[in-house]
Amino acid sequence: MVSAMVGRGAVLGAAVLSLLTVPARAVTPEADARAAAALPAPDVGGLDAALHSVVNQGAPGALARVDDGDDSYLVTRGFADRSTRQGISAADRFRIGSVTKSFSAVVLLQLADEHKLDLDAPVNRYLPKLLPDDGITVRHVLSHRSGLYDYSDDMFAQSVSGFEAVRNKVFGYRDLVALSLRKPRTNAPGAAYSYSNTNYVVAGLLIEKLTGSSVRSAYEKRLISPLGLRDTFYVHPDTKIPGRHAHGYLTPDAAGAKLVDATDQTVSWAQSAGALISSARDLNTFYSALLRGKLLSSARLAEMERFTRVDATTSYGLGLRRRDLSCGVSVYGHTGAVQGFYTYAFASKDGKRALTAAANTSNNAKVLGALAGTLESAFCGKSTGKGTGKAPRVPAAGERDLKQ
Ligand code: REY
Repeated sequence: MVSAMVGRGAVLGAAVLSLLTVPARAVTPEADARAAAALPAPDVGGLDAALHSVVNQGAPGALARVDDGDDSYLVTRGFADRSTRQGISAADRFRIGSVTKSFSAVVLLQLADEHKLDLDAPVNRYLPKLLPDDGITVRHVLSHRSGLYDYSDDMFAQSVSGFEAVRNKVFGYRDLVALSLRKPRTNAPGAAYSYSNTNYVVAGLLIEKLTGSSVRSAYEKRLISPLGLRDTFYVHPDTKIPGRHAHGYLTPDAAGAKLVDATDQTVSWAQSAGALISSARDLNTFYSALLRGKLLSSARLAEMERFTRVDATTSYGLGLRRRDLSCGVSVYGHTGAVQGFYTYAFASKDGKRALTAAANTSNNAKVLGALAGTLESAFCGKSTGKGTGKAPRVPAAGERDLKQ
């Protein structure tokens, strides 16, 4: 259902639309900025169809919000809470999982702007003897090229029992690094991209070391308060989501088993890699501000936007993903998956348009794939999937990273 729509974007002429045929493989900053400036109006019907498909694939509810200049488009389907049958709202708070990594990266890049951190210095310069290899730099960690094994792969090999074993646990960052170091590293420093939560646990340790206080206060002082993010919270190790929120439902591994309400948890297994709570409005505000250059110097933003190719449609910078859409537009943001919640939060290169879409289930690849369809509707307009009545499908490539 389109629950609210404030204003409408201008409809652009054919001459402008022809700029959108930039090939997905050859994203140059200039072509990308031109494509962003010429985006067609969001396809609100397509957004609704995508959310319908998300719910049909097994999510109790789904929400999407597009902010485009002064216009906002809010679309929802289904329930926030299966037991009370309360409908989901586009204003509901939810757990954003690894979208947290963009917040952590921005804090560290701000510290680099303040000359308190050298991105090419070994992590061990700031945290002596933390890692077994002085060749691992801060940049390797932020770009997932450190080779540090992802401890969460073992933790959640069994999705429900793995989750229940840690749902109320409180880990120290060093406990999580120690879990990773029990396993061989996946690659030599800098040699390959390998997505790992361990990298952003190290990022949390760096934030604490360099600021002398908690990641919570770094997020609050540097991002939440200056941007006025009223729905964004880091409550670790509290287990509750404050205020009005969607419940999150973990899909068990066994086909047909009942969904598990996973809303309350410490998220201590992720912390600076994935424990923030937020809303669609706040995430759109955050990525718009970031891409408009309001949070970092242009030199530091350019470093964040130096991408390593992950697969045909996804690249990774420093705590920032790029997705190349079927219409030739590239979008910048992050994906998130914690028990009970999937999130896509992406903005155009110029930050003028942002989409956040979330579903309140996880461990369900079909839901994740259907949710990706919101990106095409938000940034490609009606140019894809036209007339089929079906949500356009973005290739599953890159979704492997979500470790469902
Ligand atoms: C953790 C497992 C996924 C989620 C993860 N999330 O690393 C980070 C991210 C913070 O990228 C869980 N999957 C699920 C399983 C798979 O249990 N056996 O889907 O809820 O956001």
